[in-house]
Amino acid sequence: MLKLCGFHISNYFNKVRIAMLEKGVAFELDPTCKPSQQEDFLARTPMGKVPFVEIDGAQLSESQVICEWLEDAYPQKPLYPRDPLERARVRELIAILELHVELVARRMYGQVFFNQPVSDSAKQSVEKDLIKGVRALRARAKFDPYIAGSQLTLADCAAFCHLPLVSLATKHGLGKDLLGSMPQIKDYLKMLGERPAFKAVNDDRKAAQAAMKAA
Ligand SMILES: N[C@@H](CCC(=O)N[C@@H](CS)C(=O)NCC(=O)O)C(=O)O
Repeated sequence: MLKLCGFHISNYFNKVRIAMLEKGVAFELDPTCKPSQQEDFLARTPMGKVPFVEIDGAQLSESQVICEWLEDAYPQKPLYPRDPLERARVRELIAILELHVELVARRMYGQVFFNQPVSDSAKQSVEKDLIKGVRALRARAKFDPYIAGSQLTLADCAAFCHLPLVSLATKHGLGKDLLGSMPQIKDYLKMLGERPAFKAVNDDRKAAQAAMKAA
């Protein structure tokens, strides 16, 4: 039995869910798990973060680790190319997207989503770091039509969930969309959003956001 735990607004939860749906893996969903530092939650996910999966009673955390496990456990419908260098390129793209773009923009989520002010010096440092991350992304992203080339890969599952958040955070936090220098992103996200797996996850995200706003 495989269960994915997290919540519908989490970009990392959504990345894993899309990968599972694209691969056609059978799984259950627990979308009610919010990050927590409570002992009982830490016993399930040691940093208190989501997503995590439960596999026959065992837990595994960190979205990229979960996705790598999925590839090993369910090799049918792979989300990596066969060629070793092309596989590494997909991982390189995910590292750029997550370490050098999303995690940097995340330093402004407090202000953008929860009204917790971020200092001007923190914003300057975010902008400086993001310029480097976006430059790296521009250097590697192919949009041909997928981000790593002709095959849908795990990098698309990640990009679809992270890029809209980065645009939003930089627009609201820095007054400009730092992904503006990559105009291909708009059509690329639209194309992915038409795939049933991506659409299902995006629809649940929008519904959860609307419910949160209404509350
Ligand atoms: N590196 C982690 C990041 C996961 C992450 O940051 N999840 C957020 C929700 S989108 C979270 O749990 N935040 C709570 C926290 O940072 O304590 C992964 O890839 O799974």
